[in-house]
Order: sequence, then C-alpha cells, then structure tokens
Amino acid sequence: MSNDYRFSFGPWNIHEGADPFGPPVRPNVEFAKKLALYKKLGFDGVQFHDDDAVPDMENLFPSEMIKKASAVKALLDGEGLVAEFVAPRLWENPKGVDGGFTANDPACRNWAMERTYRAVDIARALGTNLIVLWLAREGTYIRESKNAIVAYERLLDAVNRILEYDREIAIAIEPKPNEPMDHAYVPTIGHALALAYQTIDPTRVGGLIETAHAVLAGLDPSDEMAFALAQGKLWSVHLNDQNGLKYDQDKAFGSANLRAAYNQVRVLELGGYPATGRFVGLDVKAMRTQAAESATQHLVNSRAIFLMLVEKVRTFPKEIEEQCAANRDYEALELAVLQHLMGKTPQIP
Ligand code: GLO
Ligand code: MG
Repeated sequence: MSNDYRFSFGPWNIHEGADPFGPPVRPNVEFAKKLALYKKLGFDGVQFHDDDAVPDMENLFPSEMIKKASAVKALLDGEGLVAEFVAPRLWENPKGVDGGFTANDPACRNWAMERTYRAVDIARALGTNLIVLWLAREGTYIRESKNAIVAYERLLDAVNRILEYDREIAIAIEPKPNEPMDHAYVPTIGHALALAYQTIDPTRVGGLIETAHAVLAGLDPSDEMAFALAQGKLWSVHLNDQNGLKYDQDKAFGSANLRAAYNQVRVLELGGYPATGRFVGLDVKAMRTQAAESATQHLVNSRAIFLMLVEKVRTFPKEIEEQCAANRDYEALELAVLQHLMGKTPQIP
C-alpha cells in the first residue's frame, strides 16, 4: 500500500527548532546529510526552495548557478531521489518585505520576477518542471497600504510572465490566508484556481493545498482538496495539522484532528490521487522540545499515520456508507466512522 503513494518533504522540515521567541536548540544538519535521510525515512521526493538547492543563488552568474543546481541533481540521483518542485523564497530577502510581485516599489517587483526566473532555471536543472508559489508576503498588514485590485492584476501578470518565460513550466499556487501578513491576497484554493483560469495557459496552473492553511482560513481541508481534485488541479499537498486559529503550527499529520485527517486521506482516495503520480508532501515541523537525535520523528510519524488512515479508509464498510446515505441516517454513519477509527467494528444500524 505504501507503494501507492509517494512521499516528499523539504529540507526545511528538518530544522533547528528556532521560533520567534527563541534561538535554535538543535545543531544544523547539513544539506547532504538531510538528503541521505530521505530514503531511510520512507521518502522519495525532495521539495526545494530555490536557495535550498543553490545557496546565495542571486549572487552567482547564471552559469555558475546552474552548475551548482546540476551538482545537486547528481546528489539526488545518487540517493535515488527526485526533485518534486522548486519554490522561489521571496519572503526572506529584504527586497521582498512589502511582498515581491505586489510590492509598491517597481524595483522590488522587477527583482521578484528576476529571482523567480532563476528559480525556474534551478527547477529545470534539478529535473522538475513544477514551481510552487507560496505567496508569503503578497498581502498587507494594513489594507490602505496597497490597492488590492491592482495587486491581483500584478499577481496575474507575474504568473503569466513565468508561464511565458518557460513554456514547459507548471505552477502550483499554495494558498494561505495569513501569516506572515495580516491578510494574504490568495487565501484559499478557490482564489488560486480563479487566478489560474485567468492566465494565458490555465492548463499549466494548479494548486498545492496545505492542511494548516485551510484550517486557518476556517475551511475543511478535505473539501478544499476536493475542489481542486474535481478540476484535476491538485498537484501537491502539504499535509500537517493545526490546533485551531493560532500561528501556523505545522503539527504532525493527524495529531490535532484525526477525523479531519481521515477525511483528507479519504478524499485523496476518492479522487484517485495515487494514480496521478503526484507526491504526498508533509510540511511538518518537529517540536522545539525534541532532541536532535529524534528530530525526524515528526516526518516518520506523519507518514505512518497517513498510511494507517489509508488502511482505515479502504476498510470502512462501503455498505454502511451507502445504507446510511440512502436512509439519510447520518447519525448512524458518524457513529460507524468513529467506531471504525477507534478500532471497533462499525455497526450497521
Ligand atoms: C508556510 C508554507 C511554507 C511553504 C514552503 C514552500 O506557511 O507552508 O512552508 O510550503 O515555503 O513554498
Ligand atoms: Mg506549506
């Protein structure tokens, strides 16, 4: 069964435990050592920020940058791994403080495009044609600071320019409603896909849905996924968990809301996600309290929970679902689901 799904994560998911209130508590794990962990932990795909692959990428000649990216591709090949996507990390550069594509300063907007073109070139050198846009600072702290209508036009223009820059590249937009901004411009998959259909090539624009981001928007992650799946637009997921409306927690998958996790797995099964060949990404964070030796457990556990839930979804008696739906007896259905999740035999009413 584990062969049905391919799993991925990003190097940032093995991290030193710093948070806004305290410095790192675990030593840095160098990139090559992280790569060597993937297969052992049960993962086949690597998600990249552009500068995870090529640190200092903006200060290199393009040929040097590609050489470095090609060296990373050789490392991946050596480990039997593939690059899933590359995401331009616009939010950590001082030029991106006001957003990149929607910054008020035209010089910053140009910088954002140039940096993104470089991210595209890195992606190609790593052997993937998928770019993920998490539009971190494309929003506002205060509404009056930008014209939101213009901002949406600028986002559309940026996506079109990326599509034009490389005719083979595809873009998955990762929506998130807030954090680091008060409000972000593309808060849900509905917004992302509406933008996709406005572009010059809607076939090359889709979405990546993260559990925590949907929860922060007050939405059900499985329904968000269903919306994208119904349109063939779910191109990756960032499964994790989120304990209510607070900072983006990136908890282990299923750890806060097992029922909601079950429903995410169920919708992936219903939507035939494994057959698409797309990865199940786990955007999870080890707790700050975790010791260095076991600071990859969150990834292993999330994957294990996912696979246990696949089993749960596949073994839920379909006749109960059908009978309860036919009788419109959803109380009975709910009890059966909970019994099943708790390891009891679901009772036919
Ligand atoms: C943060 C996002 C972030 C992205 C990653 C890839 O909230 O989830 O982790 O997924 O940078 O773009
Ligand atoms: Mg994410």
